[in-house]
Amino acid sequence: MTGTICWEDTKLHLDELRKTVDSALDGFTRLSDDCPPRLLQAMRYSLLAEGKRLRPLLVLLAAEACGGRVSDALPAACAVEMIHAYSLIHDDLPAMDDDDLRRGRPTCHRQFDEATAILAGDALLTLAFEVLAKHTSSKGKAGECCALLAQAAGPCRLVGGQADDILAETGGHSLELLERIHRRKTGALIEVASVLGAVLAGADEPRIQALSEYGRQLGLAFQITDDLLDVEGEEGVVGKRLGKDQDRRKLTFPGLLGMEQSRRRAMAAVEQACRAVEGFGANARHLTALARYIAERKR
Ligand code: GRG
Repeated sequence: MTGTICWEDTKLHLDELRKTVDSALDGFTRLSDDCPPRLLQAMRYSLLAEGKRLRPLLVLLAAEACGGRVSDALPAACAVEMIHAYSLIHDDLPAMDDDDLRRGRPTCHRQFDEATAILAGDALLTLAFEVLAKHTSSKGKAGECCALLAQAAGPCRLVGGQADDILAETGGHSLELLERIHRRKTGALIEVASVLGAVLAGADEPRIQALSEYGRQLGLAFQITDDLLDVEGEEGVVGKRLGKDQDRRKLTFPGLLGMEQSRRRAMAAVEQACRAVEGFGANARHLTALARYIAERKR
């Protein structure tokens, strides 16, 4: 019962924050006439489509948990979502996962064309850094945040994880490799989202580290759940093609550990995430509720 009350309270808060994020994303993508209309349409089609907004919400919740203001963290929240949207557009391309469905509608290259989708991804990636650098009120923190985000999105983290994931389709599967891929491919943006919120709130190093650990564990739980949903989710609810991991003989948690063991691993990661922010007391209640929701999500 306490858990239910806590989640209802968090859900209301998240709905409010999601509206704030969506309206800021809309504002940040009203670009000048120099941006070709079809390119802008493709960027907005993918970015503003109905997503969970997990990463921007994490930026904002982490900032709040550290006593910061939502307005100060909003540009960073939007920047992380732009990078997430670019990574989804590129991941869906024929040269990568070759998907037709994303967020419940045709993928960007299906709706527009391949060249436009590549460019829309490129444009969102670069716009993210423009927004972060220009709109973060503390110019000192803007530089630090740009560096953190660039590192998380770069060759040793997000892009590197994606490259290794593609290579792993040819074999050599182990739990160690799987976790190494997902700590970077999925985990990097989730982890940096929590860290950016803390940095923008002016948190001290132990708090930044606590939120980094929270994000790391949450990222793992999120990926395991994603793999589980690929096996047992409902396509109409998840909003993307399911069963494709098995079709492509992809390296996944259920493939290596089985369903039950994967569920247990996800729950253990959620508990570790919650433990990491125990020291924040009631200020971490939304982060804790969100972590528990992640392992039970249906989309
Ligand atoms: C192309 C550089 C590059 C990276 C691609 C995003 C990604 C890396 C791969 C997508 C494949 C995948 C299914 C990863 C699992 C985790 C994940 C990123 C799921 C999608 O994120 P959600 O569920 O999506 O938060 P919404 O639409 O709710 O934002």
